[in-house]
Amino acid sequence: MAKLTTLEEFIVDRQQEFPYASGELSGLLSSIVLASKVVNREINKAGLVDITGSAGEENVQGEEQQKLDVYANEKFQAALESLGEVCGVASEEDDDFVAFKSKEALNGKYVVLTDPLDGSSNIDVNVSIGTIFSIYRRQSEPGKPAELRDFLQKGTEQIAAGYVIYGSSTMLVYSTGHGVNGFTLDPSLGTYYLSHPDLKTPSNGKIYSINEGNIQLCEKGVQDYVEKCQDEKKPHKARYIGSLVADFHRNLLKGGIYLYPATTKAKNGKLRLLYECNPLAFIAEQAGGRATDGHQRIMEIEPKELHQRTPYFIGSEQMVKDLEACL
Ligand code: AHM
Ligand code: MG
Repeated sequence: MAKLTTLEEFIVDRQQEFPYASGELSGLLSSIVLASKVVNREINKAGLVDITGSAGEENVQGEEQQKLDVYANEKFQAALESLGEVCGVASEEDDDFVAFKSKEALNGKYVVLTDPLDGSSNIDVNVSIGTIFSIYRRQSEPGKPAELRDFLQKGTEQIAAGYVIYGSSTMLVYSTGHGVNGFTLDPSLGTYYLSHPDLKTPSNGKIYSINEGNIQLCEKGVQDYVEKCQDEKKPHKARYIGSLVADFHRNLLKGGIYLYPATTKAKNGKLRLLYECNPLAFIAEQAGGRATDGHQRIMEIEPKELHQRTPYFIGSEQMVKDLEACL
């Protein structure tokens, strides 16, 4: 049997691909990995203990928070704060970014943006959910607290990004800008093993993923594209979980397009540029795919605010280009 590579071994092996001090990346990823295992454990218990259900608070987007969102948010922040390499975190669950205060953290060279538990409305019904993360170099002077500008960077400035999918198995997929690699968690050992080396997405695909309940609220170009996907001569497969990480992950592996367009009710769509769109765009492009708001490459959008939303089209290159041609 071929020797399995653990995530830790892999990170050490590929250290030279990281342009900054060796050890920093492994530290950063290890904290994310550790927090993901803790969150994974709680998610697996979600049906057993009374941890699911609403925490009774609304997040900044006006959506009801699930208890596990709050839990995941705390775990990821605590893991990153204790590391010392990170000076601050911005999370979809918090109104504002958090600037860490400890002496080590003040000198931290990185910031992390995260959606700690995406698709959390699916927890109660045992559907896959995910964690999305994005890592940037800070812009402000080390030794002082992190500033807003550290977080408002274009997606092209990401130095690493990834996601964890809590699915039928738990996987961590990440990139540092040298391709994409996927790792599957062996829950009995608590170890991630390399399972999807150098992931490439098919340049074309058959799956389209959109909340079609909103189709009448979408612009004509989107309606035209969806109609093409339903062509009776060669119909595509409609697949929509309503859990971005799971929809994205499936399309990445099989070839497909995910669409969350602007609607007459949500003129910038639903998804958040910094916490959801940029990190997955980084992964998609590194795997040979494409991500756009319909007119502009997602990663070139200049962010103006932390919780900015954007229309989002991501997936196989040819499918995204065909969609763009309809707009
Ligand atoms: P969340 O971050 O509040 O969980 O919302 C994001 C989720 C995505 O996971 C998913 O793709 C999308 O919302 C589904 O939205 P809709 O129910 O409008 O189709
Ligand atoms: Mg989300």
